[in-house]
Amino acid sequence: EIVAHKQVEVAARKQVRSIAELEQAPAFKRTPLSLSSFLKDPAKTGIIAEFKRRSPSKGLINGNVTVQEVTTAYTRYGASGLSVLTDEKYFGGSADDLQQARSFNNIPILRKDFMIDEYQIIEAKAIGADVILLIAECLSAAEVARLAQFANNLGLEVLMEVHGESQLEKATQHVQMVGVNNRDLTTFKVNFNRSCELAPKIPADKCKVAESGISDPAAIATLKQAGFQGFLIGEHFMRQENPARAFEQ
Ligand code: IGP
Repeated sequence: EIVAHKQVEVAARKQVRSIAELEQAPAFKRTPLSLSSFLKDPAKTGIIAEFKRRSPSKGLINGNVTVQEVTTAYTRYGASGLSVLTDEKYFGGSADDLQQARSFNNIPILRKDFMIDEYQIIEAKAIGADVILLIAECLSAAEVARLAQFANNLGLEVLMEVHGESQLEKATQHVQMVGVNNRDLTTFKVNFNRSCELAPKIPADKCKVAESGISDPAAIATLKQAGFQGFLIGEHFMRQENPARAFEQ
């Protein structure tokens, strides 16, 4: 259902901005940053801090903050990377949000969206993203391989998200990071145990990222023990009146 919606959305966006136009954007010429290198740096926090106004499971999370204030605070407090939702329909995000984040920050930025088409990857680069997300559950192995290679050819890294062990085999050489989503997409329940069990099964050459439902340092310590180097945190930060202050806790 999401994939069908994205196909319609991509077809419409192509009419508004052609690939040739996207390739003229100033950000298209910049050299992307490597999120996997930032995550592997032991001097950094490993936290990928997300800008997310609302979600299908939680409804409105925070509608009173700007991309500039939140993302610059995330950077200031030591995030290793930023994640910006660009999906409008389900998450209330936009390409403009990511462009804003880019203009104020010089750390890697993940374009958080349901990526199904090369056009979205070109667009990701044109708006200043460094990394794209590929959700294994939404894509065949051949599609992951094709889209990941396309992203790498543009200099963008790939974070492939899995929900279960069977999807791990889709992680080709063009996937630099594998993210385990702790949240079950159908029940919305969070389960760290499942991520910890999956961690050792992720190919050793991939940077491991734990996603969703992380709200305290103890959880990060547990996930780190299990081998994760990256921690994607959205709601816990966005719920705060001043989202980045949560880093202090
Ligand atoms: C962040 P949380 O529970 O900290 O807000 O989770 C992130 O993992 C979540 O937003 C997410 C997501 C996704 C959103 C993970 N995978 C795919 C949209 C699409």
